[in-house]
This record gives sequence, C-alpha cells and structure tokens, in this order.
Amino acid sequence: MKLYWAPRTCAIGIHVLLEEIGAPYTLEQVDMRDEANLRGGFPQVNPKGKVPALVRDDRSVLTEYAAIALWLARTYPEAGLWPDDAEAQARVLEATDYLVGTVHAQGFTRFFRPARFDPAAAHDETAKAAAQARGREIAGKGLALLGEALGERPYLAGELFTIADSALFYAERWIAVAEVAAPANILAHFERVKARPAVRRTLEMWGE
Ligand SMILES: N[C@@H](CCC(=O)N[C@@H](CS)C(=O)NCC(=O)O)C(=O)O
Repeated sequence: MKLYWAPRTCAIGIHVLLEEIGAPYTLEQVDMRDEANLRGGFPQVNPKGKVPALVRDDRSVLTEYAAIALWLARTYPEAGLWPDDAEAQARVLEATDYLVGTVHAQGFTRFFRPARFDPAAAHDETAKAAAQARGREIAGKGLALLGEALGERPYLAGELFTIADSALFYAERWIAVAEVAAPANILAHFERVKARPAVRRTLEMWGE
C-alpha cells in the first residue's frame, strides 16, 4: 500500500490507522502548493487533487477518509478499529461523517481556505475575517457536540479506538492554529490519542 499525504492535512488520520494496523506501506508526499504537481502527477492518482489517497496492492486507488478508513479496518480486523455490533458501528459512522463532512469540510476548511467560500476573501480582509469566524463557529459547535457524545469515555466508541477517533484526532490538530474553542474532554482525547504508540510513531514520521 502507498499513502499519498501532505503536511498538516487530514491524511494523518489514515497514516495513524496504517500504523495501528502494522501492515507494510510506503508514503508519498504531495506538495499542495506546487501547481505543476497538482496539474501533473498527483491528479493521475486522485483526480480530486486531495489527500489522503491510498494505492492498494492491486494498484487500485481509494479516496475519501471514511472509505479508506473503513476498508482498512475491515481488511485488517485484528487491529480492532471497527466495532462488532450494529449500534456501535452506526455511532462510529455517525461521528466520522460529521467530522469529515461538517467539522472539517464546512468548519476548518472555511478557516484555512476562506476564499473557497467567499471569493471576496481573497482580497478583502473583512470578508476573509467573516468567513474564518464562521468556520471557527461551525468547527467549535461540532467539537462541542462531539464532546457531549464522548462524555467521560476514553474514545468515541468507549474503550475501543476506532476510525472515528482517528478522524477526531486529525481535526483536533487544527484546534490551536485555528483558535477554535473546544471542550476539555476533547482536548483530553487529543492528548490520549497522541500518547498511543502508533500515533507517536506517525508524528515522528511527520517530523513532529
Ligand atoms: N472529503 C475528503 C477531503 C480531503 C481533503 O479535503 N483533503 C485536503 C487536505 S486536509 C486536501 O487535499 N486539500 C487540497 C485542496 O483542496 O486543494 C476526504 O474525506 O478525504
């Protein structure tokens, strides 16, 4: 397997899962600021131009965090990243979808890429600040709701670290830089995940 990744991105959520699983993989860094790369080589791997993208051993490419994460978890069940019962599976998917589709795509992306939501933000500081404030608000509300779902438990599904926790982890990495308000139990979850051996190895590879 080969994971296409870029610094500071959500691709770390998949990298963590690969380390949790322990199957062999390689990494390929994509320079998201390099227009030539984004027009040239990488779109042949993922025409969406986004990381993460996972090239599997049969050379087929899987994109989208939830799809890659679910495939990995189901293909390597011994890693225990996917619960057994239907209720827990539904809750894990519920949290993952909310993280990817709302907290990330509507919230943090609005902060990091405000001009994608309001073209005026490219040249107008007031428009940029407004788009970023809205992004913070969406991400903050999402993290507050996920904090309620997490409660006092270590992980979103209870004792089990799942694909939802890895998605929450990649979003938690943006909390400080985007200055988003987050509940104490979400910040504690971030520290708990960072302490996992697989996550420490991943962060080392990301130079952090
Ligand atoms: N829905 C996609 C989102 C992937 C995504 O937005 N990736 C970002 C990095 S966190 C990216 O590659 N952005 C580059 C760009 O939009 O130009 C997923 O779940 O994987």
